[in-house]
Amino acid sequence: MKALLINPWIEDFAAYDFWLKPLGLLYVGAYLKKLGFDVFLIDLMNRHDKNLEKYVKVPKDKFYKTGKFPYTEVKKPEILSFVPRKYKRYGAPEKYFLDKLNEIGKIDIILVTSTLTYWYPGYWETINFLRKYYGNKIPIIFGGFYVRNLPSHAQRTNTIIYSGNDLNRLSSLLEKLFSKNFRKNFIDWFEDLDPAYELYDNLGYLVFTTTVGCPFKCSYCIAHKIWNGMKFRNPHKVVNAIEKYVEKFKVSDVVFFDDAILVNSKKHFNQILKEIIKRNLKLNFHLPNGIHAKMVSEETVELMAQANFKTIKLGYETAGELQLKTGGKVKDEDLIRAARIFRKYGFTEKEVSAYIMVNIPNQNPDDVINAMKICKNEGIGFSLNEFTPIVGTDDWINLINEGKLTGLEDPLLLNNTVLPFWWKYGMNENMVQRLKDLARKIKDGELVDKFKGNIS
Ligand code: B12
Ligand code: SF4
Repeated sequence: MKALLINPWIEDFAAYDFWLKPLGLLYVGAYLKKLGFDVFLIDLMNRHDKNLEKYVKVPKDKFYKTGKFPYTEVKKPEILSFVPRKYKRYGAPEKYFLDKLNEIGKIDIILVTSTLTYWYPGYWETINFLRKYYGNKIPIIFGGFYVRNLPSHAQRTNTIIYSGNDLNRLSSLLEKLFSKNFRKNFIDWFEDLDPAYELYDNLGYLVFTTTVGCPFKCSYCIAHKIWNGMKFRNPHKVVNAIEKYVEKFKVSDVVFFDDAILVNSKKHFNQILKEIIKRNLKLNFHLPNGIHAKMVSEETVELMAQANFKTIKLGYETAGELQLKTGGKVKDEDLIRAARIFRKYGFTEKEVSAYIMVNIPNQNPDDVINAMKICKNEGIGFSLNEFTPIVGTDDWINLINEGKLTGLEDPLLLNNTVLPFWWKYGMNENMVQRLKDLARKIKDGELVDKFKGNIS
C-alpha cells in the first residue's frame, strides 16, 4: 500500500527557514514503513530540493543553510484586512506540487502535518489542492501541532483528525480504514525509530530531537502540556542516526529541536556530545530552541565547544518580576552565570544569544530593555520574539478569565505579528517597533541608558 506524506505550505506575513523540517511527519513515515507501507514524501518547504530551482528562483542560503523561502503573494484572509502588510504563501509553486503528484501516481492514503496554529490557511490550501487532484476518495489524515492544539478548528477541513502524539494509535486507525491487520508489536517510536530522512532526494541540513517534553511549566508555553512527562532517546542511537544521515546526504549542519536538552545532562546530552567527539564528526551543531540557562554547566559547555556548536539560544524571555510569575525557569543570575561559562570556553555573541519575549501580559517595556542590557553587558547576543497567547496555556486561560480574550478568536488573530495591531491589553505596534529599534541600537553598541527614559 502506498502512503503519501505532505509537509504543507505556510501562509503568513513573514516566514524564514530557520532549520524547519517536519520532524513529526518523518517519524510518521518511519512508523508507516515499519507497518509495511510504501512511503512517499512531498515537502513543499524544502528549499534545498535541487528540483525546485527549475520552477522558482530559490533565495540563496544565509547562515548555516538557513534562508528565505520562495513565495507568492496571496489574498489576505478577510479577518486580517486591517493589517498593513502583504500576505504570502511560502514554499514550492503549484506546478512543482502537481508534477510531484503526477510522478508518484496512485496512492492509498495521504498524511498531512502541521506546526504553528496561525499558519492554518497554508495547510487548508494544501489540502484543497490534494482534494482537487485526487477527488474525495483518498483518505487524508491530518496531524501535528495545529491539529493537536485546535482539533475542532482543524476538523473543518473534513479530514481524519489525528490529535494524539502516540503513533501507536495510528495503526489501529489504519486498521479501521482499510479493514486490514497492520499491527505487529508495540513500536516505541521515539526510541526505536529514526526520522525517515531517506524519503528526501536532497537536504540542506538535518534536524533531530533527543528528548521530548519539558519539566518546567512556563505560563506562556504549551510544550509541557502536550507531552506526558519527558522521554530521552539513548545517546548512542541519537549519534548513530546523525552519522547515518550525514553520510547519506553529505550535509554539514545538524540541528537539535529539543525543548529541554540539558535535563539530566550527565547521563544524556553530555553522553551525546562525548560520542560526537569520539566519532570525530566534523559538523556544525545548532540549538535554535532556547536551552535552560539554569542547567548550563562547565562540563557541558566545554564538550559543546569541542563538538563545534555554532548556534546556541538561551531562553531568557524577560527581566523583572515576571521571571518568577511566569514559572521561574530563569533568573538574571542564571543567565549571567551561563553567559560567563560560554564566554570562558571561547563562545562569543556570534554563537550565543538569548531569546527575549516582547509583550508578555503585564510586561513593562523596561523589563525588555533591562534584559537586552544584561545580555549586552555579558557579551552575548539577543533576539526579540513577540509574545503570542497559545490556546491552552496558563496565560491564555488567565487572559480569558480577566476578560482580555474571549477564547473564540480566530487563530490568525493570535499571530504574534498581528496581535499588537488589535489587542489593546498589551503593547501596541508603535511600542513594539520602538523596542525593536532600540534593540538594533543596543546591538550596535549605543548606550542603553540614553534611550531608557524615552521609551515608555
Ligand atoms: C522545534 C520548535 C521550533 C523550531 C522549528 C520548528 C518547526 N519545524 O517549525 C524553531 C526553534 C525554529 C521554532 C520557531 C518558532 N516556534 Co516553535 N516549536 C518547536 C517545538 C519545541 C517542537 C516541534 C517539534 O518538532 N517537535 C518534535 C516532533 C516529533 O513533534 P511534533 O511535530 O508535534 O510531531 C508529533 C505529533 O504531532 C505527530 N505528528 C506530527 N505530524 C503528524 C502528521 C500526521 C498525519 C500524524 C498522524 C501525526 C503527526 O507525530 C509526532 C510524534 O508524536 C514546539 C513545541 C513542542 N514541544 O512541540 C514549538 C512550537 C510549535 N513553536 C511555537 C512558536 C510560537 C514558534 C515561533 C513563532 C516562536 C517565535 N515567537 O518566534 C517560531 C516560528 C518559526 C518560524 N520560522 O517562523 C509554538 C506554537 C504556537 C502556535 N500558536 O502554534 C510551540 C508550540 C512552542 C510554544 N511556545 O509553546 N520552533
Ligand atoms: S518555555 Fe521552555 S522551559 Fe518553559 S515550559 Fe516551555 S519548553 Fe519548558
